[in-house]
Order: sequence, then structure tokens, then C-alpha cells
Amino acid sequence: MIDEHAPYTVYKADMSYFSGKLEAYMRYKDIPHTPVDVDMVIMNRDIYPSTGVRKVPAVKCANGEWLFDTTPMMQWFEQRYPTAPILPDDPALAFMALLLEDYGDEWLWRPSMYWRWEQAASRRLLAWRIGVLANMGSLVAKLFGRYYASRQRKEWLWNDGVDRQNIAEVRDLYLQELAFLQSVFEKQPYILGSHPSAADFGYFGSMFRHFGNDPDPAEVMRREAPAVYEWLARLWNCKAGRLPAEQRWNVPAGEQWQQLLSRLTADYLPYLQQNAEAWRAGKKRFDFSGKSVSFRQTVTTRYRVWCLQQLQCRFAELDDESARIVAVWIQPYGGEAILRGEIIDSGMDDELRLPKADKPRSSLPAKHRFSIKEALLGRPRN
Ligand SMILES: N[C@@H](CCC(=O)N[C@@H](CS)C(=O)NCC(=O)O)C(=O)O
Repeated sequence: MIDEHAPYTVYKADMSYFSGKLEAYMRYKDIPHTPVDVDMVIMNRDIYPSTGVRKVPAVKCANGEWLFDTTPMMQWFEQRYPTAPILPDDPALAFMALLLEDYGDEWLWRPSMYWRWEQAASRRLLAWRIGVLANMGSLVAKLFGRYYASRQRKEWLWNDGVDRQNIAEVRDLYLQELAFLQSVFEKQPYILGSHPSAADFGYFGSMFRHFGNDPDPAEVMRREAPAVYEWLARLWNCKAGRLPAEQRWNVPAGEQWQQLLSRLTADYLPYLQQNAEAWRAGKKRFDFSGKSVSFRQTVTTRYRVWCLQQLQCRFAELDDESARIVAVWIQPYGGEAILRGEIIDSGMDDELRLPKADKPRSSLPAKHRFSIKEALLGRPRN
């Protein structure tokens, strides 16, 4: 099939969670693209004025249209590059892959922020690197890096439900994922079997660009979970065309899977549900209470209302037998009731529909035009 949208320009940043996820996927599928490092000039000259969106990764198609948000983006690419699909042909496993992708994207964000910004060596290195990559002179880079690091700590941790009571639990979320993934990769090369699936790419965001790269968590990974360290290189170097055409998938089983499913369905899904309820009630913050961790006054996120809505719609589309199989995997922890529960509409379907047209500057509302304050401070929340 000829892809009239190719070749793509992938605007990315090398320390960015979601850029790592998308690039690994595009490399795996051999999708023709040119990576471009984003700095403030490129963001404010090439991306923001034509889209009104300021986040990476951002993909520009050959015809000038744009793609944002890795989950819908990868689904969009799957229709154009269907060989070696990243969703297993078995519908129950395909659902599990999407659930794991979402969990990796959203739930591992907080521990990634902890390990990057609360650990001294990582914080200092990353603060410095961000200033340097933004093409700033050394003194400005130093000051900007410090400012950026303190903003990240505040915004994503201390002003978002992390406190002295739960900080150790946030730290340990990473260690638990390492134990889970290590046990999986001792048996098979990818999370669900012989080939990378959406689950691998979902985990890759945090594992590759944060945990496997930032000095403190990377050393923990090398020591505690060498098979995870090996998987990072394996997936980064993996090309679908070099793997056997036949994909073999395995069902989740074993102690480490049980623990993962418990975190997924007794912490993450309740978090999504409570976030959606808070959003509907117009609350900017809410007290989250899960089985193993709780966050007081965490910020309500509209994007994650959409995440739950997507999972619920996918679950509702499953045939009875596949839904029953998924329910057996997640039921012991109450996950099924949430997936079958009332769907709260985030109203984001249009905003997240791809591709997005390239808008002439003048058609953007005034709030989307360039502002120094926004250039420095403004940022989307996922
Ligand atoms: N849901 C989006 C998230 C994109 C996103 O949040 N990207 C972060 C970097 S990893 C970002 O651009 N944040 C804006 C900022 O840091 O100013 C995706 O899957 O791509």
C-alpha cells in the first residue's frame, strides 16, 4: 500500500517519555521518517503556531497534516502499516495489550517523575541537559535547568498528591515494575510473547527515556533487572521485517503477573474512575484512594477521562467469550465493574481525532498565538 502521508517528520526530544515510545514503534515498523530535535525555537516557530498544540512528539505528514498523542497515533499507523500488528489477533489479548499500554503511559509517569526529579544525580544532570538542549548559553542553561527541575518537582509530585506518607510507595512503583518485567523477559523476548505489542511500547516510554537513561534508576535497572535492560536495546533495535512472520502470544500467568494485574486493576483503574468522576463534578483536584497507594488532592486530568472512556468502549466491543476471559484476569481486583461501568464522556474525541489539519496562523484563536509567558511556562498536561 502506498502511504500518501509519508515521509513523516517526527519532532521529538531525546529525554521525552512519549518520544521514545513513538520512535521505537516507527523504527519497528520501518515507517519512513526524519527525526528532528525540538528546541524552543522549533516548537514556537514550526509546531505551536500551526497546530495550537505544544507537546512532543509531534508528527508532520508529507501533506502538511499533523499527528499528536502516541496512542491514537500508533492506531492510525497500524491501519497503514498492518504487517506485524502490535495487537494480538486474539481479542482478549489485544485488549490486555491496550490496557497495559495505557497503564505504562499514564500510571508510570509519576514514578518516572520521582526518579528523574527527586534523585539528586538525575535531577542535576537532567536540569543541565535540558538547558543545553534548549540551545542556551551555559549560565542561562544552568539557571533555566534549575528552574525547570523545581517546576517539574512541584507540578508532577509535590503539588499533585505526592507527600511524605506516600513518597516511598511512588518510588517503589518502579521497583515493582522491574520485578514484573524481569520475570517476563526471563521467559520470552516481549511482554506478551514473541513480538512487540502495544504493551511493550506503552512500557517503553518510561523505561527507555527515563528509567533506563537517568543515572539513578538506570543503575538500579542494571543491577536488579538486567533482562529489562537487555529488552530496552532489543526493542530499540527491533525491526518487524527481521522477525518471523508468525506471532506467538502467551496468556498472562504466574505470581508476577498477578501482582501486576492487582496494581492495574486495584490502583490504576480506580484512579481513572475517580479522576473521571471528579472531572464530571467539575473538581480541579480530588483525593484518590487505591488499594496500595493514595494521593491527596491530585490534579484532575481530562485526557485520562478519555483514556478510561477508550478502554470501556474497547471492552464493550469484545465478544462474550473474550470479555469473560479478560474478566477472569482482572476480576479478583474489581477491574471488570469499572470497565462495565457508566462511561463518562470526556468530549475529547474530536480533539484527538487524527490527522489534524495544518492551520494558518491567523485562524488560531488569540490564546494560541505566541506568548513569551506560555513559551516558558505553558505546558499541556499529557
Ligand atoms: N499523551 C501524549 C503525551 C505527550 C506529552 O505529554 N509529552 C510531554 C513530553 S514526554 C510534553 O510534551 N510535555 C510538555 C512540556 O514538557 O512542556 C502522547 O502520548 O504523546
